Amino acid sequence: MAKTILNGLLATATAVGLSFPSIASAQSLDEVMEARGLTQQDLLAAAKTYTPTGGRDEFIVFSSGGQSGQIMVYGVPSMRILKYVSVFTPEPWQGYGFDEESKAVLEQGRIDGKLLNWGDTHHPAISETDGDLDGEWLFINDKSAPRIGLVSLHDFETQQIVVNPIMQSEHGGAFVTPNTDYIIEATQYPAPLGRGFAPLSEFNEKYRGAVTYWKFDREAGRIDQSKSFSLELPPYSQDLSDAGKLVSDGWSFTNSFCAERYVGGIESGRPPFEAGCSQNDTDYLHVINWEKAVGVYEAGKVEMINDHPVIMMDTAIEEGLVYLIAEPKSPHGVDVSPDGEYIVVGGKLDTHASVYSFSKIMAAVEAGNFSGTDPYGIPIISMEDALHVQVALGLGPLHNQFDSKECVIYTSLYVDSQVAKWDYCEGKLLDKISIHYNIGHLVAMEGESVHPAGKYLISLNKLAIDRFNPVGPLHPQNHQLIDISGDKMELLYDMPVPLGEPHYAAAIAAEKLKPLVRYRYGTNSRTGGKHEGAVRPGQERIERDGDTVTVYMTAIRSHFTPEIVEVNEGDTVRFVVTNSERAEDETHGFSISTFDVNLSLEPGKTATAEIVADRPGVYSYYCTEFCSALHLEMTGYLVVKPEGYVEEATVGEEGTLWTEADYKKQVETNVQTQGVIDSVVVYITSRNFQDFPEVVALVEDATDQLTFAEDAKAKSEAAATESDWQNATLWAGQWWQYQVKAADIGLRAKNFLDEEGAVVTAE
Ligand code: CUK
Ligand code: CUA
Repeated sequence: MAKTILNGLLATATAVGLSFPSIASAQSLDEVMEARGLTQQDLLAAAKTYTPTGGRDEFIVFSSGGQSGQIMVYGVPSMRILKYVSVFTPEPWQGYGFDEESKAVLEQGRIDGKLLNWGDTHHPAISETDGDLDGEWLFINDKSAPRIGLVSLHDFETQQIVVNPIMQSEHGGAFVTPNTDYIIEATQYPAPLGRGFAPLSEFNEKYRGAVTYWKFDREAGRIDQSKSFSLELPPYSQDLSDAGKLVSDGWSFTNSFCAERYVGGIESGRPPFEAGCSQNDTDYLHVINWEKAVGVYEAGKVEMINDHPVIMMDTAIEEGLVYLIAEPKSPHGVDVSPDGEYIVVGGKLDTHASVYSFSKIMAAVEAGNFSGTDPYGIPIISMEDALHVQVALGLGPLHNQFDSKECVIYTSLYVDSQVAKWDYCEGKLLDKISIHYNIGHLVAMEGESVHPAGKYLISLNKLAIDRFNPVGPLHPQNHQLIDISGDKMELLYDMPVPLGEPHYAAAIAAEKLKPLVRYRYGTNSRTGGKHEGAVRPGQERIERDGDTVTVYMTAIRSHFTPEIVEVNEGDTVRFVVTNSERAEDETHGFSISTFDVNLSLEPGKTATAEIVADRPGVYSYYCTEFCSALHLEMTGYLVVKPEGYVEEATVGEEGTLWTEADYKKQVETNVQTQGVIDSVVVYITSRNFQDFPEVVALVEDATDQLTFAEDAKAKSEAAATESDWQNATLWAGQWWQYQVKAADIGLRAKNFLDEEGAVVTAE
């Protein structure tokens, strides 16, 4: 076995560095087109999306995963999925909900004492600086239970969940203000504020909507609940929101449906909600001066509901914080143009998109030019006084996204299954493209920021029907990539997604994201701070405190320290495990048979698996990531001794006893291996490897491994001088294990230098 691996290493060492000329494919492009029935157009689309091996994408998309409670991350234009970020629901691979640190995050999402393991993510929002996406943080709402999740874009992990103290359901979040001072969250279905009871017969009097402004403390990287407040709104079904920007900065917009305040009851013969909620010709766009509202909240003009400050409607009206504008029947999306002047609302049940002018709205507000008030006394600005233009686009206009080209906007048409490209300044239709099928949201690159990046648009479809190989009655979702760089939109690619309904997505230039390669040693990734249980190699220990046993453990290729943990039946056992690797992508896992735990330990991370040892037995624990050739050997035993068990003084017998000859043979192998390592070291150090940070990191890691090898070598030699051939041989084996890891890393570094064209700087 040892020899085989060594030969392999030697062979790789010789092969690396030799480059073979690429052999041309036997087939021509024409032959492939013919054989696969592809058109010129198909080839063009393929060339625009194909990303060769090792290539990177220009944009990164964060798509809501709907009923999965997650976020999906993928690249554009390749449409390759890179990650799922779990927010409201457990995710086993990444240990989310299977380690204590992430359970603590899910715990924050408890509502009225109840732990929820399901969420319905709808609208992700990337943090902004001066209205531009800054790639630091991501917020997303849960439509089913009124919650907002916060994801760090340094490690793509969920770090906080906040529960809305007064809402029963929500939809119009998460939308950020241009400097991420606040995250907006608006209700969906009205209910008594504070989630109490009131009979439906008192709907008009006791049921309410609301909008919450969550304060974001950027320095702490947390939503600060103690500086957040809400505004009471009428019991219309508030729908989507958007924050004003530039000229409209300081204002926010939330539309609504069911201004009829209709309550269904099909079971008792009342027409259903869908009929009663779409009877009127208009609903209301809420126009809110949040900047002024902050002052009103700070002046204490609030009522506390569930310990949360709420500016009640009377105060809001008196202080001039809220206005309504009539908008066509059951609208859906509301999106503010990059310059902040226009607010575009999709009609949903009306064929038009309506473009409101912020300066016209302000003129009406300043002149006190209102057409009346709603039943709660909120001033209504007439549609004519606020409208810039209305354009008939087609059936079911829903959501909007902006292009980098001035005045160009894209609107999804749900019923028509089309995207309309139009000019919102002039009010004219420019182009249409059919999608498959029934588009909801759409996302253009940085399309909601003050500087949209254009180039691509993605249609987030509700149905796939016949687009993919059938996989049973439940079809995948379909994200369709569209090229918007020219005058005509062109469909490029269909991406099936087996995750959940994609409501909204946010797309950012990849170069703006600065994700970590490794954690600072001993990081609790869910707090971002140092983990109090982190230990360095050599500090591992097992501590007992009453019935609680804490195992301070490290993980490195390819062993845990300690490897045997003995406890008594009934003990609570906490395994606090630190991955002491530095190498990029050297993640270890940790699971204990039948205890329903899994840790994902990226380099530098510390996480905890806590179990109650309630059944006597022996339970193997092992690393769940294939991390090295001896990954399967990365294991240990949790021994749970039955109550009252009395240990007998026996000595375990080894399976094999090693001799001096075995020791010498192993040492010989190690000397040869060292030869390979030395040659790789010469190769690397004679080149400008310092110019490549990736290689510098690999060299550091290899140096670490060689230090460990030295330590094992010393132990083996010490045993040999005492003629303890058993331990001398085994420690020599461990010495070799560290050498193999160093050699593996060294070859990776050498390979990298070859590919990047490093130059010889020394002989
Ligand atoms: S909603 Cu799903 S298509 Cu929740 Cu933004 Cu419009
Ligand atoms: Cu560590 Cu497998």
